[in-house]
Amino acid sequence: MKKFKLGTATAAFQCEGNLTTDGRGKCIWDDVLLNDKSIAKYNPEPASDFYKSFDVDFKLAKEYGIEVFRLSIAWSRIFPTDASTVNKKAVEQYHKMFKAMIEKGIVPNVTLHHFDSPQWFVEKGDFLSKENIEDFLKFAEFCFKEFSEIKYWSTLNEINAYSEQKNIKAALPPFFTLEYGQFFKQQYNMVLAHSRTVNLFKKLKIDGEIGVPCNLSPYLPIDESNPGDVLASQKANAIINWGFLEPIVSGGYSQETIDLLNSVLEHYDFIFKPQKTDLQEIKLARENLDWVGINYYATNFVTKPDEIIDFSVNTTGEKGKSKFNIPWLWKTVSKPGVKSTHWDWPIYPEGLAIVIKWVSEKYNCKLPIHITENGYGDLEDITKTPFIKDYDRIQYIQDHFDVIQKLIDEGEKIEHYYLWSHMDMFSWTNGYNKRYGLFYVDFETQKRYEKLSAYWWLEKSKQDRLDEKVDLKELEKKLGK
Ligand code: BGP
Repeated sequence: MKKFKLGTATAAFQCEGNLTTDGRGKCIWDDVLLNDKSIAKYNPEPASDFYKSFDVDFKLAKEYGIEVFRLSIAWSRIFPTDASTVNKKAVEQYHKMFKAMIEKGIVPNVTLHHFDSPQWFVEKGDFLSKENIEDFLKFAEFCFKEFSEIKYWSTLNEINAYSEQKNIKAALPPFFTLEYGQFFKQQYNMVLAHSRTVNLFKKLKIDGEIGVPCNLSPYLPIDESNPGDVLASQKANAIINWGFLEPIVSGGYSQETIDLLNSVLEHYDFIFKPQKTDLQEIKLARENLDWVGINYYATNFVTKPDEIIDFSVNTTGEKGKSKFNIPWLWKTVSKPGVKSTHWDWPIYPEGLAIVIKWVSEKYNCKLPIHITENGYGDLEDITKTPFIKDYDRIQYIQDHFDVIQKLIDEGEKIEHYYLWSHMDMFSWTNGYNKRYGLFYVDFETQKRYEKLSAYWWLEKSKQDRLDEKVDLKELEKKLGK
């Protein structure tokens, strides 16, 4: 039996909708999107109605060769008001959801926190407060014991990206911009939350495996022979990638990384010195961890920065809107010959090999790797093109599959791949315009439509090797579309 499994991914708040169903409590996004008209670009209701219509998506999953499926439990549904009052209705609904998957032979991989801290937790300071980790552990313990049907657990999705949305991109409370000091403090607490959750999982002797989806986008020097560019890339990698990856996969921090981190953090009057007791927890979590998740989308190219602050994020899909130049950090530039998406994300499959090697070689972590997210966001409109022929998405996935196959052949233990995303859902800061799914969702009617990539995926699921190709002309002919 081949060990490698193909799957798709979702996240509760992006697809569930049903914001007031079954006594759900608000999460961090509700008020940001519903009340603050200056930021609100879209309404998270009804999203893809997954909380109720999950069976439609699981049927498609089974039909199109999806073996593993990433989804998350909304903490604010299970504990809507505080850390200890359980909402039984939501618990029942998640049992139904998992049952529906498992009966179809689809294996769930469940994330405990996917960017959706409950509002009551946010009001206490979210993960910016170390004391609050206790609340998260109560939620984790409840889920581990209650949902014994789940065998794959993920602790916290993209620790760095959640902190980035709050402290760098001002998308979420406390709405800070470019506050790398705050960013790192929150990220550090989330590393601890992850570590303590993994250790709890093992202490409770839960039957299953636990891992963590790490968002890794390498920052490469545009000119490797230029020391200024190399330093810019090291600073960026330390603060964005290694600062959280290193403790998770190596069980501690090297002096080199601490020095690089502090070369950034000193601008924010903060010097990082991990506490001994935290380090013990982190080290134990590394020993207890079962697999490492990698979310990979893009690679950034950087150079020595100019003396001005120039920062903007492309949230519209209008090319060229992303800018990053911070005098004490780095400047992001484009690399000739490297294409990017409408949202300025450079398409660079080689970057996936770089981050996998960080885990297995730089940090000598030989645990199994799951690619927990990878995918291509595009502008698509079924009212204009009744059958979405998403050639760019297919190319993107195939190119990344080629890299994965090569690494497997070289001996890397890559076991699962989850495409972001199963069906279309909204994108956190880009709304409903940015679509990633194999299945198009008409958000008005909630109907699902197969894109060409769904048919292509089914063919891929029958192949033995990821680098085998599918003849798209033949496929379209067979489909008659
Ligand atoms: C990851 C998140 C996902 C998803 C994806 C695509 O960071 O874990 O939830 O949103 O990125 O990102 P975006 O929606 O910003 O294009």
